[in-house]
Amino acid sequence: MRFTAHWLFLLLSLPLVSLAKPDARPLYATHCAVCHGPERLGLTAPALLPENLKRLGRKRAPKVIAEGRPATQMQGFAGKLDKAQIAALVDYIFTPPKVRPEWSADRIHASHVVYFPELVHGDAKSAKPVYDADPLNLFLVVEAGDHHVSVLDGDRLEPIHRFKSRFALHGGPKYTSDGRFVYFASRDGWISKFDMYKLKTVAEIRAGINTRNIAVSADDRYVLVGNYLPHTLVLLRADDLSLIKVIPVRDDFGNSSRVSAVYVAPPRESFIIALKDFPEIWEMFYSDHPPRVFNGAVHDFHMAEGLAEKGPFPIKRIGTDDILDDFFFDQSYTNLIGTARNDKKGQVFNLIVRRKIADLDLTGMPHLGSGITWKRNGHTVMATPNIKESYVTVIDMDTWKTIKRIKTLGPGFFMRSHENSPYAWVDVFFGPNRDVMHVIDKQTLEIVKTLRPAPGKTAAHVEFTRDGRYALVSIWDMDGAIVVYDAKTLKEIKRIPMKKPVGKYNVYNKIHRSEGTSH
Ligand code: DHE
Repeated sequence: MRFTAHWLFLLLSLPLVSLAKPDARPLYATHCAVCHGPERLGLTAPALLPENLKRLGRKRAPKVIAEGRPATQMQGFAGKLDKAQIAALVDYIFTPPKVRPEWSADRIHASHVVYFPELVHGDAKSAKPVYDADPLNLFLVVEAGDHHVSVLDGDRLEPIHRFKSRFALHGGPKYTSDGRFVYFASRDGWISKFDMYKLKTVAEIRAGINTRNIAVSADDRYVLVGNYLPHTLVLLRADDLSLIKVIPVRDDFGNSSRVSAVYVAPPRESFIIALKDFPEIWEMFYSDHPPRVFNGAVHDFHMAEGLAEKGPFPIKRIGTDDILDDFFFDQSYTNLIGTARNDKKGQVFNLIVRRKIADLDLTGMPHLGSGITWKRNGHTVMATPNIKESYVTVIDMDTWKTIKRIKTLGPGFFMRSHENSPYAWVDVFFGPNRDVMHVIDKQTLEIVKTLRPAPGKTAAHVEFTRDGRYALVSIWDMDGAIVVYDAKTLKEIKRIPMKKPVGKYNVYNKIHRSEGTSH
């Protein structure tokens, strides 16, 4: 009888034991904390917080934990952890911490490293690059496949250098006005300064836990960082990347907002800041010499009214009707074109009168940083693909009317051209035709050619050489390439193997703010 009760007890308790959910916290401490940090804020490996994991997604996470990530330090844990333990860890890292993590000024300071103090201020003006190539016709190619950056000679169309970047760079690298230095931001908040002459990383600092992008002031003195986590702007000195100040992003009611993106507006000597969570646009002035005049209007930033921050970097808060969280500017930086994500339509906001001056027929969801402008029939037009619908919208910037919707073979991410090219190139980033690239005649607004550089592999993001002679297309694959096309004949010239090259950035086109590319 006793024997039976004993076995009955064991039988009943067995399934309970095997069904009990493993405790993730000690598992995390044993296996993950050493690289990802005890608070999940990242250390030598990325932060493991829901905001930072959105792109990986919950579904793919167990596979990465079990099998690791190729070309990174992330090993597979299938031999050490069973399925239930991996599932518990996935739950844990996709759960927000009870207290929203902070990234204080002290932590930012502590992360700051200057690798080459002698390069911080740029050395002598006579300094020469350590390579024999036109430094203004170099491209930086961000290779997401193994988190590297290649430096490509735009004349010989050959790589001259390759270096390891921080994990998951995002947004365009930003050059100083002479093209000597460039700044990168990683999604994990690392900001790096790289010397384009000496080919060395000069300094780094971690400005946030989840960062959107950076902007560099037109006088090359400041770098502004926009963060999702924490809800802050971080202003750095551009020479050594040291911290100037952390600015919490709050409205009058104490609500805080994520920063959607930061931009520089050179003629206004200001940074424009897009917010994600309340309907305001912020403008931060960085010049030492107020007041300034532009487009005939005296700017009133010296007035205390409406300033979120006073002192040397005053911020003007501008209320808007809708949350506008993604911006594009006209070439004069007078008008800001924003998308209101809720309404799924665009608006033109004039920065001088500080109000909306037009609605735009921009449905879908344009990735506005990807829009470009050009002249057509005496008017300036802007064009943008969008990431939800299969067309490119072309808008007359005098009347703000849509003049054409060009049907494409799928939704697209990036559109690019060059002053010397009659064509605009747009990718089809999503769907079954993600391997094609459309070439559009800028005057007739017709697709004149559809290229399929690598059947079955995503073709994306075009950038032109300094003279506009060649167009470089990314094949977005681990076994990928940059495919170089003659921009006139549209014939392929060569392929340069690369590991998932995402974007490429020509020094000359960027520092001259070419109308055919992003700034
Ligand atoms: Fe980007 C630029 C926002 C997803 C690759 N992306 C930008 C910019 C913004 C932005 C605001 C302009 C900032 C700048 O360059 O300083 N991107 C967003 C999003 O909100 C979105 C849709 C969702 C997200 O995850 O953040 C998004 N972006 C992507 C991608 O999935 C892409 C294709 C791959 C990746 O690496 O994340 C991607 N975004 C890029 C690239 C640029 C960019 C390559 C710079 C383009 C350029 O030529 O300047």
